[in-house]
Amino acid sequence: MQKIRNIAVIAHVDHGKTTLVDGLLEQSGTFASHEQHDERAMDSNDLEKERGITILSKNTAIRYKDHKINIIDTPGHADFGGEVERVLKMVDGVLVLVDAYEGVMPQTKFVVKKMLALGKKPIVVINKIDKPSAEPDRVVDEMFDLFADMDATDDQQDFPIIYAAARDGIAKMDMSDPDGDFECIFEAIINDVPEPEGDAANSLQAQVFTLDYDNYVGKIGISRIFNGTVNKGDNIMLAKSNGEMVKGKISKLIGFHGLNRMEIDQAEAGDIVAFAGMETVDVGDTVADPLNPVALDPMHIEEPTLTVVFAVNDSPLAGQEGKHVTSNKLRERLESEMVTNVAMKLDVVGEGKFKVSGRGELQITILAENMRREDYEFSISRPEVIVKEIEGVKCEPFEHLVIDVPEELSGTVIERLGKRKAEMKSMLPMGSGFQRIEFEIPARALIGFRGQFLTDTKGEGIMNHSFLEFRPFTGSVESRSYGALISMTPGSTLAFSLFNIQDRGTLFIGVQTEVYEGMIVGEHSRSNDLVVNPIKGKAQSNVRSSGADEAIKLVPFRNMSLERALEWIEDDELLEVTPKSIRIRKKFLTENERKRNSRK
Ligand SMILES: Nc1nc2c(ncn2[C@@H]2O[C@H](COP(=O)(O)OP(=O)(O)OP(=O)(O)O)[C@@H](O)[C@H]2O)c(=O)[nH]1
Ligand SMILES: [Mg+2]
Repeated sequence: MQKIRNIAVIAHVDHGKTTLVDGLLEQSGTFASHEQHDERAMDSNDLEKERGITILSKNTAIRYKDHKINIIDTPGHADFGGEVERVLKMVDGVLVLVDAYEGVMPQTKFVVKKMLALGKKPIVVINKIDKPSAEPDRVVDEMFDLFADMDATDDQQDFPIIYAAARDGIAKMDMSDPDGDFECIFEAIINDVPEPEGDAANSLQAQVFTLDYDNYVGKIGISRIFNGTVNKGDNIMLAKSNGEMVKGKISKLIGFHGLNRMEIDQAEAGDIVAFAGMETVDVGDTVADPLNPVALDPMHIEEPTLTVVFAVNDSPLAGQEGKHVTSNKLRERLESEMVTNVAMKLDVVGEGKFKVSGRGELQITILAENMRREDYEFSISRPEVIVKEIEGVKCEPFEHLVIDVPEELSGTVIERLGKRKAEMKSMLPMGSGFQRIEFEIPARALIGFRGQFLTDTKGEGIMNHSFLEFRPFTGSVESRSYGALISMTPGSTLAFSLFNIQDRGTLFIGVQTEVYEGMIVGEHSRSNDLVVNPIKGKAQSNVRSSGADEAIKLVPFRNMSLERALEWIEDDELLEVTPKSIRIRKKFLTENERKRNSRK
């Protein structure tokens, strides 16, 4: 049997997981010397590259001495936290990274809690020790406190600590040691991560933790083999989570090495491989011996906490920029998303209306962004949190929120959050005049808060949050404090009219932009909506006023990205998403309709 170690790399967003995996690939000699690869090579899809974040967990394998090490890189953003829990069940040990300055952040807590509960053995990596602001000792203390707070066992509490600058390929076991390479990380993995249990001679039991899709071979289930041996072409039984048994055959067996996948003929207990050939495979299914099919424990899949409605675009500019615009097309695309994305759910709620549920705004934005790149056009409604009844009590999701703000602004932010029903939990000085403040807050109250927070802190504040739990519903919370500037007519915007409107608030569009009646062109500086005319030219006069037009100076408009716009809109507003544009509009386009419906 080959010697195997299975690890996951977990941490708060941006603490350096993918960079560390790069280093592990590099320093184990897994990249051939001629092989071209990008920085953070595991972040392979377009949106991951553009945004510099990991969206999907991905696995790779390296060789170190006589061991094979399977590594799963996980996403750090809270919206993808559901993936982490599934991945943790597949491995025997974890590398928990923590930024040597930022220290324990909301998602650090989230992943450490899950990891400890599943009884995994951690290796703590204090990363980015090269940062001038790094305080590795403080961060080590924070980690000890966190483990103690979360009832780690003595064995888990006794974790090895490695100090690293992953980006520079540096690691060491003691801050006072000279800089070394990743050898100490490899050694810790071999020595401190338990060997996989299970026996190649037993009946086959493998569990699927991630799905993938390939145009040639169809659905692929990436799985950990817990027992037995599997060969290409084997007949198997798929034990589904609902108890159903489905016969199948492994048409292809796929192994991992570095950034490559290759066909293999056999794999055995302890390893992580991919199976093709089972069209009905789902996350959590057990691939078992047809003569003795025994299902493994079902997998807990995190429930969605947020929904939006995707609908057919019915704006006056509909169908001009996208190729796929019909209800059928939209439905097909959303349904195919759900085939591999287990963290999301889809319900048809009306003609051309689809309720999409997920873990957060980023997750929903990523789906929408992918769709617009594939030439889809649609509208999205304001995100709503999922309210559910637990033991007869109406409950809503709560989040753990951590903000870092300049000291002199903390008062403003605390007051603002108070109005949003946040409960302050702690406040600590962070050095360089910053304060770290922790809150517990209804997820509902965070929708739209980010924009406000950035304005309040002049872009200097940092906020992070992750899901805590469902708690009793807290009643109404403050929402957007500004109204909308709404266009009263269709046409193309003119500098002269925008110049006059910009005193009323903040514009979202520039000159020569196509608008329609009911489209939102900016944010009013007051709380009410205001109807404006952005296409009115200057009255003609016979006198040529030399240079008057050049004198029109427009303040740069606020570019509303998909995320920002999604956070900004209210219940009576929609986002119009096309391959070329993101427009914000009122649901009811004319003022009459709006009046009539507000009276109802
Ligand atoms: N100064 C410094 N920066 C680092 C180090 N390691 C990683 N970074 C930087 O930190 C940023 C985030 O790195 P990633 O590897 O993408 O972090 P991640 O944890 O994979 O992020 P998510 O997958 O989105 O959660 C990048 O800009 C890296 O270059 C380090 O040791 N020192
Ligand atoms: Mg990453």
